[in-house]
Amino acid sequence: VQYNIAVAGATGAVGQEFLTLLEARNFSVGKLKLLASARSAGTTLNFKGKPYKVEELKADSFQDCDIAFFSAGGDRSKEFAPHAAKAGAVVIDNSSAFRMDKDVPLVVPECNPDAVMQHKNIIANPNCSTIQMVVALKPIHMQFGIKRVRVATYQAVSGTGQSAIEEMENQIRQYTKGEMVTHKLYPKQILFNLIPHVDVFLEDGYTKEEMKMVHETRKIMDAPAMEISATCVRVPVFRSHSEAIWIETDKPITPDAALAVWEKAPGIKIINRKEPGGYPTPLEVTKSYDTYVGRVRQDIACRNGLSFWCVADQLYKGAALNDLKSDPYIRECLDYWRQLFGEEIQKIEKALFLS
Ligand code: A2P
Ligand code: 11C
Repeated sequence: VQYNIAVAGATGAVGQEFLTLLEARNFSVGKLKLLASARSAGTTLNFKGKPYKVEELKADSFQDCDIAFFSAGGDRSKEFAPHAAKAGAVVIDNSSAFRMDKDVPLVVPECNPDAVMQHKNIIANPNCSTIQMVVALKPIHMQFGIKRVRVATYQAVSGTGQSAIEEMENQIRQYTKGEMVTHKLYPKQILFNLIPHVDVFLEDGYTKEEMKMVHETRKIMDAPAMEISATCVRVPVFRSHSEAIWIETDKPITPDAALAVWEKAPGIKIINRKEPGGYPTPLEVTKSYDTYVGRVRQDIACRNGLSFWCVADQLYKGAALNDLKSDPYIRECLDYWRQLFGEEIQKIEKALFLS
């Protein structure tokens, strides 16, 4: 079977990765439509060695489309995703537009592949910093029951989009030429700096990014009472987000017991040696499909506590890859989940376009 695909936001940081991954993972693509703003209409992008013209995203862009990937910002999703869904496409939306909508499944295949079955033509992809965290938390939650999570993030500039990559590149150029370093997109210079602010501020002093990590995690893990607090920080890294995570569990937990769980869990790789370099960093996990954990240790500040470090390529696992559900990797996840869902798995496979 071939699927007619539309990519809304094809010229953006995540949109480009959709194309890379559709190609690299040999996704069965029939017709391909690349959509962006009027600014990019008429330019070309390559897919499998062939040039494709970028078209302006419009309400009638989705005739004959089977799957529409959206990564063009929340406002565009709100405006155009309903048109794509109405035209019969399954929308996989990367923005925050529909994530907390009770009729829209919020899916991370390693955590809640079953949720996809409830879709009414729109499936939401969580925020990137949420995705890597829940991949690590879910199997631990199943074994030990997590009651509290504290997290501090170290988020790469590509999370903001193509324009932020360009801003940091420009600052590098200015610095190496001895010019004054300027900034436009971020409120302060990001090069050689940190900015403890991701997405917009809310009334209580948290940012929207921090509250996405709270609400989305509860929805994906089906744990409405889990206590979660986040501090999200932008760092001068081009790609891949890192997180320091502290958890408190109902049952006693040890580093060895957690590592034994992660060894079997889908989507997780462990780099956990107590020596210089014995941990994952953003540079080395870039373009990897997995979520990495390391620095696993007892949290000595509470009972039943564990502290660890978690890194993933947020453009792949945190966005485009998490959306590409029809591949052998999903089968691996489904094998893991077969233990829990038994025969239901067939329905899930169908919903994931596998059968
Ligand atoms: P364009 O390149 O034409 O501006 P990023 O996350 O890297 O900032 O990318 C955002 C994506 O969303 C780009 O593909 C961008 O297209 C697209 N986009 C932004 N505004 C609009 C709009 N008004 N209509 C359609 N696509 C848009
Ligand atoms: C960042 N996590 O790193 C953001 C990008 O809600 O999908 C993704 C925002 C979102 O800035």
